[in-house]
Amino acid sequence: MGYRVVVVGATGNVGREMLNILAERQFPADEVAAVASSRSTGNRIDFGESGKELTVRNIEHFDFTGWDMALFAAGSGPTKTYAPKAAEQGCTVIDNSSLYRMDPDVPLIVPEVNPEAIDGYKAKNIIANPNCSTAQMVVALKPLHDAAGIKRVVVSTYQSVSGAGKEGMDELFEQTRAVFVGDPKENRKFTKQIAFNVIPHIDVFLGPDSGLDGYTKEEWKMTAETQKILDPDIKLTATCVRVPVFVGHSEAINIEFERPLSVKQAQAILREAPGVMLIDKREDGGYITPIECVGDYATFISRVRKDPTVENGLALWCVSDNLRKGAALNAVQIAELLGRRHLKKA
Ligand code: 11C
Repeated sequence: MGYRVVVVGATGNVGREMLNILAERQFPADEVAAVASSRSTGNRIDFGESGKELTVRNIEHFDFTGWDMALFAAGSGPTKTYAPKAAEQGCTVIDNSSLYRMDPDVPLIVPEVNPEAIDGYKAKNIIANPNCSTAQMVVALKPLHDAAGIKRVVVSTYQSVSGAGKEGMDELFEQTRAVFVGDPKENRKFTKQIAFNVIPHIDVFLGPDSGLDGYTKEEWKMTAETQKILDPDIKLTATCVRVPVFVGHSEAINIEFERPLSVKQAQAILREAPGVMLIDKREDGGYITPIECVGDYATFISRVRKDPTVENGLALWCVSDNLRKGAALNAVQIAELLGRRHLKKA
């Protein structure tokens, strides 16, 4: 007997990828329900490659009783209303929003990094999925932390517009076209023109009372989530930047270790690390760019090199599909882990 699985927010960027990945990985589901807001109710949505379609059901009337897991990709608003309802009705929630990530009663899971933390999920029957820029980074940091103990990380991100949803992708497309046809378009989703530009601002600015005045919430998430998933003692400072790329987040990461770790040792560790693909040739094109990671599961690491400005330092380049490892894939991996460790149905 397999699982009964709900995807909430099934019509959005991440929800569609969740359905694709459930099908691709042949998740042992007896039944899959696609659920979304009333605007999409009754629409047909693809599931798998054999031409199969699901009819989108209305979240307002959906009864989660008898369903094993619900993968939420609905944003914090609808999640606040419907995730507790699903959890109370006995359906384990795997939530992609930021709502529950820092709740001490909710495990925040990247299966390659802290699978054992999932055992705490019963307190609320909710498991949280991290922010996309955190997920790919901790996959790379974990094996290096195990080897040499990470003290401090400095990361600059180059985040694609799909992190801001379909509206972000539409804005990049329309503004790019507008530049060529001489018909300027206003900024709607982003605060400045995104076409042929970069914007050093993702999510809201934190206020003076936050202790992180001048930082954005995206930057805070990278610190707080890394500490919860990997190690509360790691110091991390981030600068998060939106770039005119449709899919794939990139990160330039500088790491300071407790103990020496050579470039060769780090490369050997990363070559074997779960979820990591090392592409690191010191020649033209011997590294991965975001366009090459689209549709892939891996976190790609390139440009591993010594950071000579600190005692035990390395620098590297990290790229992954933000809709996959950064969101939908990680959620499906959590569902697989939950099945293996706890539900044991399939
Ligand atoms: C972005 N990382 O690229 C964000 C999207 O906390 O789940 C995901 C926000 C989150 O805009």
